[in-house]
Amino acid sequence: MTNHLMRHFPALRERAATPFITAGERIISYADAADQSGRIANLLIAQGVAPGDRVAVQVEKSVEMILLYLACVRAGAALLPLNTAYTLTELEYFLGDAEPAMIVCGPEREAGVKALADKLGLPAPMTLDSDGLGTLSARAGGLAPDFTDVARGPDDLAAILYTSGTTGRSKGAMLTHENLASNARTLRDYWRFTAQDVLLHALPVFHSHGLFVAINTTLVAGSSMIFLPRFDADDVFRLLPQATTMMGVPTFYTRMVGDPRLTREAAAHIRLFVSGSAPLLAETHRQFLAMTGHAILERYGMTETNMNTSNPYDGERRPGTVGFPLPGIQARICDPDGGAPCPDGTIGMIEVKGPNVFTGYWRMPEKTAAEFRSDGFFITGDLGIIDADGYVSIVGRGKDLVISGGYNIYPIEIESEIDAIDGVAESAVIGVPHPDLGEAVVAVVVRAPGTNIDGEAIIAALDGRLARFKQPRRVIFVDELPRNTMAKVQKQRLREEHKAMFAA
Ligand code: MCA
Ligand code: AMP
Repeated sequence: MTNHLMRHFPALRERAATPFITAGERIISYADAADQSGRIANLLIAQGVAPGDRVAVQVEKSVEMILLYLACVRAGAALLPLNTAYTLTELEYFLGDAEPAMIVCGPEREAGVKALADKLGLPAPMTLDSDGLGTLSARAGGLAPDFTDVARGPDDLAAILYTSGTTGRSKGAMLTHENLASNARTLRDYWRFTAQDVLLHALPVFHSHGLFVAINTTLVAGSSMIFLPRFDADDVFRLLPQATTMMGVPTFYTRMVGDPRLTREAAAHIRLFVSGSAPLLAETHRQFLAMTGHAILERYGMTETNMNTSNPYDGERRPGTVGFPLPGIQARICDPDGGAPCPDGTIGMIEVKGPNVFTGYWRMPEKTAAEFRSDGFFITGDLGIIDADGYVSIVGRGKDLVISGGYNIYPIEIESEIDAIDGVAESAVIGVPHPDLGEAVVAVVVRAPGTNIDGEAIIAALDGRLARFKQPRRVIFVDELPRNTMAKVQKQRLREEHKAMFAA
């Protein structure tokens, strides 16, 4: 048996001299990537990482982070990437739940992560910084570049990505070699990626979008990427003429549309702009088209499923829709409660099935079972409709979720932290339309009787416990939360009341 996913990346052998990643002055060829990932894979083995073991990684974006991903695949380990914004408090849960055989973190966090690892009985962390330096690279540098890839089949685990849950604890979505490989093949073909492409990569690499959609599609096509540490409009406009494709969350595109540098000439070298992770406003789509002549291609995915639907490469890219189910993937609209199929043209729960769909949540068989129908369809939690031409639109969420700048935030997690603060009786966290982030987190708080806590004190209490991006942008105080007859907080009413709060 060979290594299933690596078999899809022949460029590592066959396109040795081609640049894989350009990052500033550095150019890492496919041959370099093969050698360096081989050294890191040898290090994983030397550290005792066995097939199926988890490698937890919380580091800034770097080329070496991607080589570490490849090394995990080659060594048969499962990569567990973590958002750099997570606090040590948040990290403790992930490490305790996943029990990684190896931990890699930024050097500035080494002491804190080591203390956590000691407490949990896990190995001490290795370090990797944004320049690719640290104990991981130093130790791997002394090892041989040759590595025989560990045999792995299509159903073996390749990665675990944690997604927050509507009912509390984060769940680790287990993705197999074939989940990743099938989606990479499909996206390469659907979006016409070839070895001639150069992808401008400004996304973070700890989530599915920047990691798998961008990098696996590049690897399977044998094409190149220009790596930016983050989205920075100056860098993006400077490098657009050197790229042929770009992937982004809607915030990238709203920022570009608001920038006078976005012109036909600026975008002339690009053949494809892709958007996803959150809804792209039809208005942004239209403005971008008017300014550049490019119709942004919107697609829809999830951590658990990789990409499910996409607007077409040829043919109409319809604003406000997420296009058609990708080849080999089935999508249907069902009654959110009973699961019965909805009549054509009605709104219901989007359910999907295909080789892209994950195998389950790490050590949570009940939660896994609850999110699949008996015929194998995964219940996405997104409400949608399929029109007469087959275009899927997402019209809402059946799950209480806020998406801010492409990051998912589950209100329940923020509410439980706020409710635990002295001086708070209860809270409701909502997403409010925001011109830059799509939605921004707002907390509606009821003070405990006889207390006078303010918004600043609430934010201060959350610091260190919740990542900054999850913290409310604004705190509003009310005497009581609106409730329906079942005593459930009416979040829709709160969202409606506060919808103009951030209006531009
Ligand atoms: C940063 N901040 C945020 C966010 N990002 N607050 C709310 N929401 C955010 N998304 C906060 C920081 O903590 C900081 O707060 C302040 O904003 C400025 O931070 P900075 O890093 O300068 O912000 P930025 O560079 O402007 O970043 C915004 C961004 C970035 C470009 C939208 O968040 C981003 O790249 N998002 C992409 C997320 C993504 O890749 N999602 C894919 C998930 P303070 O100043 O107070 O400290 S995968 C997925 O959803 C599925 C599979 C799919 O379909 O793709
Ligand atoms: P995540 O858990 O980070 O993988 O986020 C997945 C969720 O992002 C989906 O369930 C959708 O709610 C949302 N999402 C992804 N792409 C789109 C899109 N193009 N339009 C609207 N929502 C999207």
